Amino acid sequence: MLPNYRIRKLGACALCVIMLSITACLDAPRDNIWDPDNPDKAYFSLIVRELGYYEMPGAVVDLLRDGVIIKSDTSDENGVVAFADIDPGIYDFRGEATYYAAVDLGPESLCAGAYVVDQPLDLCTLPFEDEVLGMGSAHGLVPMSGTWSIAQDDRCPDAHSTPQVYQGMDHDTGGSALSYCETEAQYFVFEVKLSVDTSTMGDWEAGVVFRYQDESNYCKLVITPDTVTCYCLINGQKTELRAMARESVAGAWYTIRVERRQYEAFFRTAIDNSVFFGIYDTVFSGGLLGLTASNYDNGGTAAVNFDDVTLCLGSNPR
Ligand SMILES: [Ca+2]
Ligand SMILES: [Ca+2]
Repeated sequence: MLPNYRIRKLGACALCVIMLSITACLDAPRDNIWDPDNPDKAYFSLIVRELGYYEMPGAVVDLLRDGVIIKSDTSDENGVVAFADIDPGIYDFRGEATYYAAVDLGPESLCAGAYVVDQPLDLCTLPFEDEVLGMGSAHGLVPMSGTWSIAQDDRCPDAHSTPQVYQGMDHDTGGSALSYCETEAQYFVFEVKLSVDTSTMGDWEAGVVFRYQDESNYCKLVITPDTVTCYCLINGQKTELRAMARESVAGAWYTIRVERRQYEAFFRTAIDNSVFFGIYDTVFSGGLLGLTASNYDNGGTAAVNFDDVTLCLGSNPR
């Protein structure tokens, strides 16, 4: 049998061990890389690019966790936005700038010590909601012929950003309404939503212009009431590249897309996300992109509402 003092000593030792364990628990090193209290934080920087190409100052980027804004920053003269001391976790980013549709990036899993730099955030889509109603030009677009104005069309809110659109009108039998993008492009993704206004009287054509050199040299991808057609005008001579039957009606919204990527020899064309045809890019090596609306009837008027015009530039635009 142990003497009493030995029992007390053993009891004191056991207590000591328990106390030490508890203290050790409280001061456990926060070395789990997903522990928000890990003293090692994450770093994330982005480059905001206008049209997916030009470094853009003055854009606001939010860092969000579970939809709540944790931090915000404004892009500097090099388009850079930086977030330091981020607790480990899962985050989203949202970039906004006047004239452009907001862009969401994420989710990004950022563990302790994560260091991500120069993640591109591309602002490419013009919804026309920041434009002044009635104005003749819009940010990034230059009217060349016909009548252009910021108008309202709040029908079909699921099909486009409401209420504002950029409307092109053509009254003459000859010629077209044309508004071109300020930037010349060799490689690009160009996508527009359009709806032929129900006020349109007579035969119409609506779509996009690409590889525009001058009024006698360009290519067009257009819808008409019963076709989709791609053709080029070369020294004033019209050459039809592809055409197929497809019904389109005034009042409905359509999405028209042309893209040209560096490592492909052709344009991809699509309407409403169904690929239509590839067109070999052999006629012009560069040029302007634009929006076009045409009337072909005496006394007629074609009015076309364009919206959510997306232009992404670069050798491999997203
Ligand atoms: Ca809009
Ligand atoms: Ca015309």
